[in-house]
Amino acid sequence: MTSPITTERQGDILVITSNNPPVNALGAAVRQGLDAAIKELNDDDSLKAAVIRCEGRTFFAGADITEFGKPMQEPGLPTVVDTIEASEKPVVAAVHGTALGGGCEVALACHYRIAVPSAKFGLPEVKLGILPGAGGTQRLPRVAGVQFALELAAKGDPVSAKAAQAAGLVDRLAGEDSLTADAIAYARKMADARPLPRASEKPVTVEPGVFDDFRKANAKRMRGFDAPAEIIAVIEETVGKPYAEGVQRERNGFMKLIMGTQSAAMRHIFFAERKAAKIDDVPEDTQLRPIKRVGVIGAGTMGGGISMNFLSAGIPVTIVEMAQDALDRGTGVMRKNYEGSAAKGRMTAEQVEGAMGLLKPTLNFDDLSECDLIIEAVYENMDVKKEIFGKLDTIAKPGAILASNTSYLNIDEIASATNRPGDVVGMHFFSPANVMKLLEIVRGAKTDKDVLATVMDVAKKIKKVAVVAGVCYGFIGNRMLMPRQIEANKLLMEGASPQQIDKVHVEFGMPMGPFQMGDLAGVDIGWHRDPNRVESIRDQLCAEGRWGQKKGAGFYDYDEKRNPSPSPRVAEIIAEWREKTGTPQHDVTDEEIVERTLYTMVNEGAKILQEGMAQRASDIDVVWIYGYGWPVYRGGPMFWADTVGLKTVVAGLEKHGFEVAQLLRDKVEKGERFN
Ligand code: 3H9
Repeated sequence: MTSPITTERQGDILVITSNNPPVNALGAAVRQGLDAAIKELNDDDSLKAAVIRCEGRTFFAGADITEFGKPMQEPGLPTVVDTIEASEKPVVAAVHGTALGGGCEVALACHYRIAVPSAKFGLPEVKLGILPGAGGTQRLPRVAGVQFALELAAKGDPVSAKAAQAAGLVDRLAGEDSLTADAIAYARKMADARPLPRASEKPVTVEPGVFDDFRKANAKRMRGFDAPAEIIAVIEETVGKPYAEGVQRERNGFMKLIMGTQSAAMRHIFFAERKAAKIDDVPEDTQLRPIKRVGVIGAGTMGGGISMNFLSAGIPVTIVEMAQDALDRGTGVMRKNYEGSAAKGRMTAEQVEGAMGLLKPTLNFDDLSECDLIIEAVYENMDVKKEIFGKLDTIAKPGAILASNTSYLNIDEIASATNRPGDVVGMHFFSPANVMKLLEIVRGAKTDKDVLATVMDVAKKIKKVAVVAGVCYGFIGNRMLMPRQIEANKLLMEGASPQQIDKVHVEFGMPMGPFQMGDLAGVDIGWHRDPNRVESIRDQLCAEGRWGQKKGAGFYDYDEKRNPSPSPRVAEIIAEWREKTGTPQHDVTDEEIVERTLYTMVNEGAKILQEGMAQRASDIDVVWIYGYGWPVYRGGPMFWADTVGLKTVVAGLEKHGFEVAQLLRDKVEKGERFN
């Protein structure tokens, strides 16, 4: 087998090139090749320095994650980076694309780093539930300071080459198109410089309070995660200690994390997200339909948010409303959202104008005839949707994709209002649609394969994570939400408080519990709007104007800053309803809440799989991570069920008298897992 690492002499400079598509992951063959190349450099007196560069779209994007959990093949990355750094002759990293994780650590081990301006540097290991395990926690603080190292390693977001240069991680910038030549020239210039700057030998200083301040500032985003806490601890405990001692501590932390469930869950999600983009019976080379302009019907919260995704991606949008004031309101909100992003420094004023300049607001439905993809985002009513799709059928150009943003309704029935059901598909965005990453693509019985392939591609362009769902009520996400909501309401009647139920969910790692979510979304959603018809606790809340956060009262009371507190009135309402219905009371334990609200979701997920409404269990996990804030360190409901043990889940469901999905029973019988 040929090595992915090749060497070439440019006079007295050795150019070491990696060619390991798609992202130059540092697998065993790459590590062996790098090791051999550094030996070649040092064994040959005619060579004075080396450049390490990569072919293809990026510098090393990190260790090969597929090797984790398998027996390690020598040399390990920690050895390879030490070998690079120990070289007697200078080694220059020539970086383009993304130098991530182990890739960044290779760059740090080199004596000099040169990068194109578009390059990015990062230590995203934390997002895989691990820590930089090839000297990153030791070399980065020495090269770029403790604060910068904490930001990169404990948060995991990459920084630009310019920011890296400002921090000292990049020594110089190259021309965008002349990286290799510039790197060779740089290597030649530094060929005789001695002593060599070795990151591991640099002193590191730290301001008092840095670690506590960092912990405090990031407490919310790190809640529940093991890796960030361990990364901070590793740096804190080793700062000022010799490098050898530091890497040993790093290694211990790395091993602890990589053996843990959180890391397994997060690595599962990394691959699950990429797998979700693949549709089993749609070939990857399917010819896509061109999407040059998108139409959106409805300028409400959803329609506006949906439009912003396309505008931000540079795709023109025609947005249609029925009345001028609604149209003005909708476009006004979009502008305000963009300006809000600009105020936070996430966009420039020109970008705001650029995006808004791509928007064509209109009251004329016929204007949709110029669109290649039309997304209907009006309220949930089958008759209204069918009428719209019937009209679209007469207006839309041949081959245009007709999509509905319905969250529950039957796409096949909507498609039946047209003479082109093959062009009809569901595109279920999650609110706020310009922020939430999830997009459920609902595949109708007649949806054409090239329509599916095209919307999956569009999803990628607008930076969504798309998952394919079949036609069933609520698709994947909302369908699984239903049993959770039903059980939460029943538990309330049987003796639990909203606070207890929410607390169990928040402690589990959800951003909020079912009642906090109800208050945020609006308790009045789906209410019949007759204050005299009170048939449930929820009706009573609505009748009393407790519609949630927007009214300052819902299941909780809210102050003017929307801080919640338990509501004595809600406690009274619940007590009245318990008495009125004669519901038997018992002490509800936290364990029971988990079993009844979360195991039932897993059970519903199993039914979804068994009916073929999701392609794979990991797709369900992706839906819950990106659409509902399921804690990524628990890997999604199906992965979590695997970690709990499917036998335990079934026993819990049976204990409370639920009908257990056949698939779940079969899996237990065969000793299988979902993932
Ligand atoms: C680490 O470095 C640990 C060290 O500190 C210590 C070690 C001792 N390995 O994302 P894409 C695959 S941990 C294996 O669609 P993009 C990916 O699955 C690592 N495979 O492309 C996909 O496969 P497929 C730290 C990998 O252009 C294909 O490549 N590094 C790896 O949208 C294309 O990927 C990271 O966490 C990998 N490391 O984005 C970086 N990376 O085609 C992880 C990707 O079969 N990677 N694949 O579906 C990324 O963030 C993105 O892939 C990247 C490119 C930004 C690089």
